[in-house]
Amino acid sequence: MNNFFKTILGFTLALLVVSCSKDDEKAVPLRDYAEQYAKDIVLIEEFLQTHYIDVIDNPGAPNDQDVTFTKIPAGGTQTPIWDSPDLVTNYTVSLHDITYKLYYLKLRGHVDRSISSPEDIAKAPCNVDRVLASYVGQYIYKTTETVDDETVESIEIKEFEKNLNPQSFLTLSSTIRGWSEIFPRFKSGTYVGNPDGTITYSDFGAGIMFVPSGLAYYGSSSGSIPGYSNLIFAFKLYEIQRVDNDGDGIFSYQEDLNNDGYVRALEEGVANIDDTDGDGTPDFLDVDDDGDFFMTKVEIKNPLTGIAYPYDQIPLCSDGKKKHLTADCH
Ligand SMILES: [Ca+2]
Ligand SMILES: [Ca+2]
Ligand SMILES: [Ca+2]
Ligand SMILES: [Ca+2]
Repeated sequence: MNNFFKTILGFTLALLVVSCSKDDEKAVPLRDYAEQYAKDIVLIEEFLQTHYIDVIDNPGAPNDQDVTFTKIPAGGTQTPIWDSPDLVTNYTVSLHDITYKLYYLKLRGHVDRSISSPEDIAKAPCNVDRVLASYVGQYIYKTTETVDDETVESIEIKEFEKNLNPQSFLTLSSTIRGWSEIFPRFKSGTYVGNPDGTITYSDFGAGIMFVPSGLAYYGSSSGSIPGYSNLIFAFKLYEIQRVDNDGDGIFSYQEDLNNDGYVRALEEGVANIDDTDGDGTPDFLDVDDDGDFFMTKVEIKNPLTGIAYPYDQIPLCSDGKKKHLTADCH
């Protein structure tokens, strides 16, 4: 190649590099999930270790804000949330190739599917159901100030949203991951309408979740919440609505085969327990659960009436499984 063309080529490449780097400056890449989580979990755990909680159990007046967090003053003798084993618990969620620790507080109506009564489990949503819940949302942040030439860090919280009198249901599969993770661990309650048009809820589950940014909005700011915020939601679960995601006549919670409260879309490299025919589409999204080419919707119909059987009356095949879950009978 002669020098003239080399020069032209070099010039063009230089231009490309310049224009690329300009674009990069405009679109800030998301932070590395693992690095961000390492900071987030330290902040959340520090918050739990340095604050105590006041809970006013006030089921008759659900619209009152009844949870407050207070920083333990120097020399204070209040019990940190961290040291309240009856209240605080956590479990792990795998996402973004990391294992998130999700802390939450069990205030009332906690559902543990290995020990809770069938009645309580029946009142808990699965992770794609809809919930009517009151909540107070706060985010955790750190401030630094210089006192006597020393940098002093302090953990603060700021309320960003409050909905104490919810009027509409929220679909858990459309909320932040933290919500769809935590709500299946609480039960809804009962309600009565009052003559003045108000509704009184009782016996509902209530808790508080501490959501790392990766299970919340991550790098996006949402409303007044800054990007990469760790969120605290205090909530009361008043009511649930079941969802049938694939419209096959069977609610998604009934397509949760291992009854753990969660149905999941296929994730790479993870066996999906809730996929009867193993075709990669879990039952709650599969219109033919057993892969026998007969639609579930059709298999669960009573041939005499043309109407679907109630779920618990769907006929069983010789292997003891319901018709739509075994390919041997249709
Ligand atoms: Ca379904
Ligand atoms: Ca499941
Ligand atoms: Ca399937
Ligand atoms: Ca079928």
